[in-house]
Amino acid sequence: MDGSDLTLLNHRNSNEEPVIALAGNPNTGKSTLFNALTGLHQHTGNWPGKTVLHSRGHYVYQGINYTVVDLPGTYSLIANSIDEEVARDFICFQKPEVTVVVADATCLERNLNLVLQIMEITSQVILAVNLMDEARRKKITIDDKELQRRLGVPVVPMEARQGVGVSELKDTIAQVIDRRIVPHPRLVRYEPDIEDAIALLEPQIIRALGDGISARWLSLRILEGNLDIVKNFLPASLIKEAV
Ligand SMILES: Nc1nc2c(ncn2[C@@H]2O[C@H](COP(=O)(O)OP(=O)(O)OP(=O)(O)O)[C@@H](O)[C@H]2O)c(=O)[nH]1
Ligand SMILES: [Mg+2]
Repeated sequence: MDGSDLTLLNHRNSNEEPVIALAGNPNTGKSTLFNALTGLHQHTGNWPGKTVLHSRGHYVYQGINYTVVDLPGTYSLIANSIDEEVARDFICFQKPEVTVVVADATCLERNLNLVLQIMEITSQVILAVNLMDEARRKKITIDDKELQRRLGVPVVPMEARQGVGVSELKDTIAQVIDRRIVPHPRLVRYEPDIEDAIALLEPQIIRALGDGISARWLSLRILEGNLDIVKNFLPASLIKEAV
């Protein structure tokens, strides 16, 4: 894929259906939520790794058609596995209008790693904190307002299997898309030498690629030496300079 393909991906026709991606750790209820949103019957079960490729469905909310894409469960987006690659490439290059990260309320801390990674790629993030019924059973309480304040993105508590929170999520998605809600993700700040290197790379990436892809995220991938993701987009000279 070259820069011109990327430009095409970045400018989805505004008449097209908004695309909503469901991402998250394995077994957090993404496919259950996909079914609740779309009325389809994507297979769900109590073991990880079933959703290998993404499936698509649709729903209508307040007269607008939405496409929903159920991504495979991943713990990160470093692309250590085909699942991670599928999820990462979709969020990165297909540029869904909103990425809903589905997290397990009973082990939220572990799930937040992926949330922070996705917030580095896109600001259009909603955190769906699912399995609230399980959390309640385990006497775990979640301050969703405080979580929202600290992350800078909308947080919707859910019990997807029971359909609880589904209409709130649809409403939040609609508000993010028409910009009544504008997420401002709080990004991870790295050590000063890494931040200095990002500050050097970012403007060059923006010059080379425009602002269709997160220059901060690409800078971090270059700095960690993960060049497979960037080599198709950036001039070799820039990559060489960075490494
Ligand atoms: N108690 C409870 N169980 C839920 C809820 N949502 C989903 N589950 C259950 O959690 C299990 C996993 O759900 P899936 O929808 O398959 O999870 P997934 O995130 O798609 O899993 P992968 O595709 O493997 O990543 C299933 O047994 C669901 O019935 C919920 O809100 N509460
Ligand atoms: Mg699934």
